[in-house]
Amino acid sequence: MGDQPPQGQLQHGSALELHHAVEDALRGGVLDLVDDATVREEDHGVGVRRSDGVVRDHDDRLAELGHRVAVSGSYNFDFRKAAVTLSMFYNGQTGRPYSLNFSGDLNGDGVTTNDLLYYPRESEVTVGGGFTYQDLVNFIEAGDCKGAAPGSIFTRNSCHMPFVHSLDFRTAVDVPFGRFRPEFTVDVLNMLNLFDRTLGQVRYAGFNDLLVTTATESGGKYTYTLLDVAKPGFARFSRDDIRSRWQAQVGLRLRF
Ligand SMILES: [Ca+2]
Repeated sequence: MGDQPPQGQLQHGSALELHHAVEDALRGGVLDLVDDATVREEDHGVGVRRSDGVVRDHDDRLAELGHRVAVSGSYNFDFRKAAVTLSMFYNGQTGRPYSLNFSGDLNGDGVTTNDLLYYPRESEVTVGGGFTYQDLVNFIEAGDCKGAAPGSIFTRNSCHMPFVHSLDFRTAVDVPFGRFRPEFTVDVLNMLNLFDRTLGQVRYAGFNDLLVTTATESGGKYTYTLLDVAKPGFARFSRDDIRSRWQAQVGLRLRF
């Protein structure tokens, strides 16, 4: 077995969770602070070892969890007769993996969207349509793709979408009112986006890949014709419209 992971075990990546609870109870001028923090780190990763002992670190990257940080916290205090709870949840995680593919059926298997992109050397390719080899390089190098190098075919799912941050916030106020005990709540989801429209954005590559270019070959030289996604000034990813906005809801709960 050596240093190889056991079959089915994931290899790389990490997850970090931080739970932080603070209770602040003001009782007769005495501050009682309870602080509890735990940190947990786990290994996750890419690649699954098959029964024949081969670690498939290419085809299984869709299962890669990457890195994830989760932080949750709550803060309780009394304000006159009301009990107030403020709580938040932060989740940050590596974006999903995706592939760079040709548009067209270069390997002749009858499917036009499954052929992994060849990253050509400058001498091997002409980039058509008024674009340049450097435009292609700029697009590729901005893609967070592992092992991308001229003269090689991309590995499936070796690129990552952007890291995703999300922050949710909740306020709950519990007020005794006769025989009732109404609880008012305000939830704000994706609060980062409330303060800065550029934050809290969730972007994705449709069907987990991007079709970069068509390619034709003549006399040992390729001609690449870039699709819109690879052209300068065009968006690389689609945006998840709902998850990329902040949302709020107010609530009232009556207990009796
Ligand atoms: Ca194909």
